[in-house]
Amino acid sequence: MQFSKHALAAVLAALATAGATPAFAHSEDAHEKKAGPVVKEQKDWGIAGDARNAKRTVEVRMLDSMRFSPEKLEIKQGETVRFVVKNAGAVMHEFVIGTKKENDAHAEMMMKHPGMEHDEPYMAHVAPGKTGEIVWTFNRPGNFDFACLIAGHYQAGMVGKIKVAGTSNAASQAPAQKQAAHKH
Ligand SMILES: [Cu+2]
Repeated sequence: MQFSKHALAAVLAALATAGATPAFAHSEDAHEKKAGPVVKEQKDWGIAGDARNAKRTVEVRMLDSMRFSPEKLEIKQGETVRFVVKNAGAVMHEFVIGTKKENDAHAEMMMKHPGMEHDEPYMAHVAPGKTGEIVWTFNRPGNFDFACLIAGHYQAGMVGKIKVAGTSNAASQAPAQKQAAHKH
């Protein structure tokens, strides 16, 4: 009894040390510039936005006919949009923003693992009769999709289009991409 208690304490101490050290090193080295607990990861289709910066609200309805209404959205580069997503159907739906490539891959995974849980700032899962909300900043121009990736829904065509029009001064905000073309 005494031995096992002692052994347990030793194991716990070892675990605490092993667990704490790499995590500390990781946060020091890799995420030094992280501003706060909310991780805003830049995606090809934008970045998580702040509700206070959202000057525009877009309402999207999700229907059991496996369609969104509206199906096409036009957004200007740099715009932060608050999406109010209403599930007007009787089954679960979701609103996921991404590139077609990203959504294709994600949808395939959802077909293999229908019960898979996922949550990212660019998606809202909405139960029948409920309303979900996400805030997203479209800081990159391009043609993107919003889709319901629930198994069968995406395949039935539950997808809409987002066109983000670039602005001339926004182009100068991407110096990293221009450096690649710099020659001596
Ligand atoms: Cu759906």
